[in-house]
Amino acid sequence: MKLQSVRLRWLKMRMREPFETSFGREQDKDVVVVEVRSRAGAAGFAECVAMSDPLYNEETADTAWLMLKKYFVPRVLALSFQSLEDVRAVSRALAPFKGNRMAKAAIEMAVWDAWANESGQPLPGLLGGVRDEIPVGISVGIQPDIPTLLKKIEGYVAQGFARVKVKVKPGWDLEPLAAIRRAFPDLPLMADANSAYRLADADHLRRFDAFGLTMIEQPLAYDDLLDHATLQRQLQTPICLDESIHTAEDARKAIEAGACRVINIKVGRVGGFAEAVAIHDVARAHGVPVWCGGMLETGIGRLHNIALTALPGFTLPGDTAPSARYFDEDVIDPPVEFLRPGVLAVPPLAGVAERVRRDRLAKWSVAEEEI
Ligand code: OSB
Ligand code: MG
Repeated sequence: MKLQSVRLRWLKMRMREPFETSFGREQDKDVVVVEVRSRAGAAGFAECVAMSDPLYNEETADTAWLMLKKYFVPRVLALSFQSLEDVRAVSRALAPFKGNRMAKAAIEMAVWDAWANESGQPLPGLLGGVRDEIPVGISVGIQPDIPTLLKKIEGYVAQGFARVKVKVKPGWDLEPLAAIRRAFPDLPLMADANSAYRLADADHLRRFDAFGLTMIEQPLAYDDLLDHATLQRQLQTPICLDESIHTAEDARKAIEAGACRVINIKVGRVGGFAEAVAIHDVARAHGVPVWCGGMLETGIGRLHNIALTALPGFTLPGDTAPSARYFDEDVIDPPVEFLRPGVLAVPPLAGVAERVRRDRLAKWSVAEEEI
């Protein structure tokens, strides 16, 4: 396979409701979508998970567009693909360029997706996936008050989500968690702080142990491993790292240092499928469970996250909720839906192109460029 062209699209997607975390609030979602086309006519799609502003990590939709156009797409257009090993090598071809892993992931994943399409092989199997059904949880943003939060969670529990994750920050943590536990004593529950605390808050964070959380996600700084290791020694609740893990090497160091007992793998955050699989493999070799995180993706990214979750180490429910969680009208058809309450099918798609609705991409697109 050789690539003929790459098209970047900038979508502005309106979400059904704003999503609030410790770092900010988002409703009109900027999404960079990459479409590659092979000389044989196969199409591959992928979605960049960089957000509008550099509040989760340092990347943004603007920086991703620039890096893709100036560095990553030209580099990948020069490659040719004879076997799956060549597809795995895209990640290495981009490695000399530092950082910008969300931008790299978008083109890397689009090549995997095109390879699946051109070879007619389902993407989950190409990645090493073994399951055709996966459990799914839901991530609940910061709410205006506790009654509103409880009402939301009641609805999600009724829909059958396999676990609930709530966003926390100083001033929105112990009280909401205590209220949830009172109302739902047996609910598999976790909290995500998106780096809202410091090691000096260790005494406060120890009080989270009372709630029987399955884990606390990224309590400390987005670029830290050392303080997380110190904190983990003082907590019963397992720490899960999200922002701090960019590579399989990061995962190895975090596990060896005791900085986490669980890893949230976001294929977009780590530079693509090859690195995501490598992180999965390192964690699995150490007996550390992983799960698939989300970045409020449209169906394109959602289908890719679901494909990755078919790997055997993804033993915990992920943030890969059905499309309707965020969008009234997804850019894929059919949208991601429950197979049964709390369970998604892993569709054996040879790339997501057969589900992408080009008319909807056009409808939501505010800029387009072919490289
Ligand atoms: O930290 O996991 C996170 C959304 C945007 C940015 C960061 C995060 C999240 C979520 C939502 O928790 C996950 C999803 O449902 O896509
Ligand atoms: Mg997180």
